[in-house]
Amino acid sequence: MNDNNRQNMIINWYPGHMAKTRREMKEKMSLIDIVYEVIDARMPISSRIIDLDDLVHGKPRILVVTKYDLCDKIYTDPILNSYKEQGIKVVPVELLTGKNVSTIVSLTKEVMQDMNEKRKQKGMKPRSVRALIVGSPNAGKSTLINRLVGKKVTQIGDRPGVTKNLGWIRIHKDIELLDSPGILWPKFENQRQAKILASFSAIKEEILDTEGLVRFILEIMMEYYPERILTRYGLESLDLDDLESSFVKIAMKRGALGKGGVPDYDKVYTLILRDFKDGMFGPVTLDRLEEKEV
Ligand SMILES: Nc1nc2c(ncn2[C@@H]2O[C@H](COP(=O)(O)OP(=O)(O)OP(=O)(O)O)[C@@H](O)[C@H]2O)c(=O)[nH]1
Ligand SMILES: [Mg+2]
Repeated sequence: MNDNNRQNMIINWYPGHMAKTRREMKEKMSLIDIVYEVIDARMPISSRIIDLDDLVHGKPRILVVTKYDLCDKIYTDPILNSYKEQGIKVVPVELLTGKNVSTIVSLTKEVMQDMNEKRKQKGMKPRSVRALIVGSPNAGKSTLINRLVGKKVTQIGDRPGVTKNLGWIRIHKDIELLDSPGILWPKFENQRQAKILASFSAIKEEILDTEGLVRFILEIMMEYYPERILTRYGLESLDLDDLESSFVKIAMKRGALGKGGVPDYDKVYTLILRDFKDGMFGPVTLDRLEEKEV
């Protein structure tokens, strides 16, 4: 237990493969006709790649919002509406059922028709459209591809870094798509954003301080959804400056005990993290529209 951890946890994660992915994306960018920017509906601000404009500037873009089934629409929708007001094409999808995935294909075909119209004017033959998928780790890029193709063509998993390389996949008779590993950027200026990404498994668990992450999750959940935390753990209140006493109560209630029946903090942290990742607190969104400028 370290009471200073809440202030101390600093996250930085920019492994070499992300820099390599960015380099390869830049090299291939001239081949690309449309970009699918994939974000997680539970963090529609925090999961956007901050410098994506520099990477893909000028290309037509669709903002694909995955895990819409898991988000709190009351807070996610206003953020998505603000993107639409900026002229961005936004497509929320539920990838476990495939809901709304066909909209991506229709929007892509529109771009393809424009492209082939221009090619025709230049006396060139029509061709397939080439899309690049890009997004933070674990956003659901590979799941989206499998949905678009209608079968498992690429590996998925609920952890960051599942996709290792860039690779072309034909997702439709007229659409070729370049799958890519999740990327972030060299330094998190905004640690709150980093912690939100970490809460939803976009950052490699091994580099995280579990206690610090649990403290952050409790802190932000008490800010946005206090009643859900209190109800789940049968607490009347939760003092963020004295989390230890709440950890003890949770340990007793849930049997997270070590030898001699003493509270086992590691078990409590694991339990809270698992509850959060399993969606036991209901639909959550950890970004708010007014924080956009932060
Ligand atoms: N409930 C729900 N789960 C989803 C949705 N989309 C993706 N997932 C889950 O999210 C996890 C991550 O999906 P992946 O497709 O592997 O993510 P990725 O973006 O390819 O990840 P990396 O390759 O690691 O960057 C998997 O456990 C998926 O089942 C969705 O719309 N709803
Ligand atoms: Mg992947």
